[in-house]
Amino acid sequence: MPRTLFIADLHLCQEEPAITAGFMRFLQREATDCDALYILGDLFESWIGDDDPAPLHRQVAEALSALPVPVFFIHGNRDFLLGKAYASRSGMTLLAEETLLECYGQRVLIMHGDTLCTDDQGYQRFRQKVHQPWLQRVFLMLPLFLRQKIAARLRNDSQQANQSKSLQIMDVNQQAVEQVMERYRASVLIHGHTHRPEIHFLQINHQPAERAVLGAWHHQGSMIQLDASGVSLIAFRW
Ligand code: LP5
Ligand code: MN
Repeated sequence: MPRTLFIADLHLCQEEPAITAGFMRFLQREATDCDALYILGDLFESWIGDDDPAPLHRQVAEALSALPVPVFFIHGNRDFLLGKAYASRSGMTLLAEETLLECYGQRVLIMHGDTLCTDDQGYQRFRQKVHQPWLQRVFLMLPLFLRQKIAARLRNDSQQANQSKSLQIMDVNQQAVEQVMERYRASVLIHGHTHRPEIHFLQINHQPAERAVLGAWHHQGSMIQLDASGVSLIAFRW
């Protein structure tokens, strides 16, 4: 049966080669056999510019561009600076942060998921700041070592801040979910970011709907398969 695959939150980095190896196996075994692959953000642990010469970035670009199926990418909160140059080297098409697909007869809304966490006001303020185009342009002009330092500092601040936040604050806000699904008249929402893999059943515009949440790849792989029979959330050993 024709199928489309979705993944997010792999957090690939030099320090975790086993996850990268698992991703390479996923590309060969699963992603070669689908209509399209959608990567919904946080493919990388952090991204400080397409000019970063890290060998990991080359390896991933080569593997993605060798895939015989179309690959689409939505930015996450760690790799929002991934740009057109890298996307083109990887053969990926960059999509808007909220994208509606009409797939196998369903209206499917896809996004990273961080914008749904509206109770996390500290994060939303941070997001607004770092999404300002002028600030991004200035940041990208800095020498690489300085960008690395700033990113490490931001990661550190973020980890500190997260320790004092409740799990509920860092989850999606139900009203934000319902509003965005109603606006797009979507029957399925697929996202990542919260690292809480689950399929939630809800009612949107008095119709049954689903919110499918991808898992992170820290200890195992996670993907969502969409086909004519609906969505399935699949965990697998990488
Ligand atoms: O990432 P994670 O899982 O730890 O937590 C996220 C939210 N944190 C973030 C920050 C990222 O981790 C940092 C990534 C940096 C990589 C690229 C650097 C490029 C810099 C570009 C500059 C233009 O996304 C976290 C959420 C959590 O998810 C759950 O949803 O809670 O949010 C925070 O921790 C934000 C804090 O509340 C505030 C952080 C303090 C930083 C203040 C500096 C602001 C000014 C920045 C100007 C450069
Ligand atoms: Mn994220």
